Amino acid sequence: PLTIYRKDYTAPSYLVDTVELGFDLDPARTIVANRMTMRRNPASGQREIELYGEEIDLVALRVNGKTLGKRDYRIDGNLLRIPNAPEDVVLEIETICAPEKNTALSGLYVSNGNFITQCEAEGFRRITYFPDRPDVMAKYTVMLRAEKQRYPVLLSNGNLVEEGELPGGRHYAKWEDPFPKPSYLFALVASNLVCQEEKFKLADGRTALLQVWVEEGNLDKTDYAMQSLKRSIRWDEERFGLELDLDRFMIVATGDFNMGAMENKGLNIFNTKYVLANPRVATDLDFQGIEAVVGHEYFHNWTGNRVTCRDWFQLSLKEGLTVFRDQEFSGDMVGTDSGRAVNRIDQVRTLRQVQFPEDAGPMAHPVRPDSFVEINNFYTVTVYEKGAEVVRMYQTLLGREGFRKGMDLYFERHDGQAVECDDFRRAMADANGRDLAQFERWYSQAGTPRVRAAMRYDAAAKTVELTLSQSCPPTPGQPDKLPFHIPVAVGLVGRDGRDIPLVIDGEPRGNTAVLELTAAEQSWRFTNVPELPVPSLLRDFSAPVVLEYDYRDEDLLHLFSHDSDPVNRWEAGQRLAMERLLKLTADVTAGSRMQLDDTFVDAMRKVLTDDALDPAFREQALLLPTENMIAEQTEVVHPLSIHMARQFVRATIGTRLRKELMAAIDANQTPGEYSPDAEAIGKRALKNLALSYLAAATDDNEAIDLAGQQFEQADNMTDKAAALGALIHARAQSAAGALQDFYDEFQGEALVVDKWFALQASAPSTDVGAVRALMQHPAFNIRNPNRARSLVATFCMANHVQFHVPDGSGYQFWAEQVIALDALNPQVASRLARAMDRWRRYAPVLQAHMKKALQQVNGQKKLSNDVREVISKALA
Ligand code: BAL
Ligand code: ZN
Repeated sequence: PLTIYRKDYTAPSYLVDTVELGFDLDPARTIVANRMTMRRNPASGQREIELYGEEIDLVALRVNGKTLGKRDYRIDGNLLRIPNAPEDVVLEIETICAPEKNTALSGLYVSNGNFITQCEAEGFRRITYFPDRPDVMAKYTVMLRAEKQRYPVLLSNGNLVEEGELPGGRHYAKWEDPFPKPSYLFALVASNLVCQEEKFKLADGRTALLQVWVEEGNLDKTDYAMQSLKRSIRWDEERFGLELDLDRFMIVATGDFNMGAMENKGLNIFNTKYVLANPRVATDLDFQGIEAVVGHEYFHNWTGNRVTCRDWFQLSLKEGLTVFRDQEFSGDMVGTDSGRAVNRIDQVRTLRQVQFPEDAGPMAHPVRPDSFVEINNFYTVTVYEKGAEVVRMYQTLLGREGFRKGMDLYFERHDGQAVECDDFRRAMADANGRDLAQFERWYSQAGTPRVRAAMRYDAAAKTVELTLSQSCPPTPGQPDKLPFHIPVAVGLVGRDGRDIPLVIDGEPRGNTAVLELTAAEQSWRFTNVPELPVPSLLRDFSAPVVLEYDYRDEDLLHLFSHDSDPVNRWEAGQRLAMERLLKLTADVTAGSRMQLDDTFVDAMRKVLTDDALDPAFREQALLLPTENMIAEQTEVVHPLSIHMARQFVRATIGTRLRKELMAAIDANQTPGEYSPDAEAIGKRALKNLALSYLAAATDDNEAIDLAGQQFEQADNMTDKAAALGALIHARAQSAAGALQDFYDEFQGEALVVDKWFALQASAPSTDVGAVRALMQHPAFNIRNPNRARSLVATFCMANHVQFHVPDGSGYQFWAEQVIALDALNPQVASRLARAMDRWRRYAPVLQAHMKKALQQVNGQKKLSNDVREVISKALA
């Protein structure tokens, strides 16, 4: 497969001013008529029109009214070229596609009888021939024609300008989008969906029509998405002065979707997972996900749609920025400092759990990649979440106001344009009179930087000298790295637990100072430090780095009890836990006896029983680093040892803190009507963590009874699923019956059936044979991405014990599924393929089996570019 390089970018040869699309929709044979007005791009100098097309049949091609013959154009693979085209062109193209055969769910496809589209990144070329690249922006008019009874609802981007009847039981609707847009933001929906709608007053006094479209049986699950949409609109007005620019904003939910959702102009299309919720079927996490994703897609309207990307290497320009915006939105919706910190901790967890491993593995790439084979492989945690961290660092360096100034200048300069990450950085720098040249390395260098800290206290002079040094491990294609511009927020915690006011070079800097580390090594001198402090480093996780400091246990215990920065308070607990987990893991591997010290258990007890702390924070503090995170910290990964060590700690907490955990369960009940507010969510989280620890203690029948009761009596999915999980993980006798009851009750709710599969797939009691058996269940369907992910991907990525069984049967299963899925849906297959990213770090026996499985997939003659790229990089 061909590698595409960022350095090879050239401007498009022709620009498109207007596009008129006509669709005669038919699942087996849809006819697409495309009429474009185009003109030569003065910035290019080329006279050849270049159009992309994939999996479509060309019927007719006309230039300025004249039909082109076979010799007037060339088709090489996916590229159609018309040489020597006139300066101004009306290009008419007729093509045919078969939406019902489209299992890749890219382009135009059928989902449960409805027509749906997904065009990002390169799906539009599966609908018609087009210069399908984000720097070609045009105004679209769309005419949809379809059978009226089956598809009463016809939607596209922008405004509905006309609708009416056609002969033969068909009807039409004409839509016009007033804003020029790249083709990846095109969308249509033809369906029998129904909607919840509302008129909403915008800040400037205009009124917009908001709609959430779902299948008829799901109208009882649209409220939260609608509320989230209204909150998003308000928030963007208030925080960034950005208004909705359309009279109508639609969200459509579909059960067959590769991604979470898509920000098509005025017509966002969502995976049902991020729309449908009521307390009976959705968990707290689902409600939070809906708020975040509805916000995310809405915020794209400015960061992504009004200002878009010049090319796909710039993806983080819109994604990193929009993730940052949705994170800030969620934080502001919680409203309290403590709630914000809990959100921040979740973000740090995601980075460590998924992004740091990516940054250290074969698919490591800079936030702005330099090359790719398949762009769909680069919708990654690096581009999204690390990208959001990069945006957050501007705010940390420039302050909230400075960041807002940068945003304002960015829109002033670039509204309506397709631009680069560098343009965003320049706007931030220019608006604040700052030199951010070195900051560019966050975009160009892959890998997670290490920051090492050393502190020297001079008791006589009452000074602290803090030295920070940085390095970054090599990544594929980047053996050597230059120093990054790293904001390191620090505080000094005194013996009484209070912050010592900071004075650097005679200047008071408050209780937290943001140090700017730009060299390989730098020192700062703090004066007026009356006693030896404990340094609190990288407060609020001020940069996506690994922070190394030789903390003693007592320092960590001190921070865990007192740090005024809640993220670092949590972090101290994580360090205490990680040290022990690593030691215990080594003990299991060596066959030594496991033991957990009182100091650690006492620290856990203290935080659990500290009523001054929010339950949500206490839950975070008690949650152990995941098996993945532990694996990342070990030289040679023994998944079973890691699992046993972590289970041992969980069971020990369950036994030794039994009384306190029981009390926490009592104290954190949420009687009355279910509400997904932060306080109630925190209480349920703490209660359910307590329940799972108690259930992990092997001989605690009372805990199993408690879980059983909660399962029976829960009036919300959060508590019900948590109780079921506790029963399954404890291998309780009642687990099988509970699973059956759960299925019987919720079999009509697709998203709950996904949970039912995922709960089993992730349980260490579910072996590969059981997963194969579940694949035979009538409710399993490998063509549905949510279902395939809930069973197959969950098993391969979250069930470390069974996936990594020493006989290699888990890897064999993985290879089979990657191959089978690839024939249907390369994007879903390619995500699954990445389960093997870190194979070189595993124990030799496992490694050998993994390599064999990778080679088996690689040996397939027919593989998508998506999977081929992932596998060949893993083997390289
Ligand atoms: N643009 C693809 C889906 C999302 O990031 O919103
Ligand atoms: Zn996005």
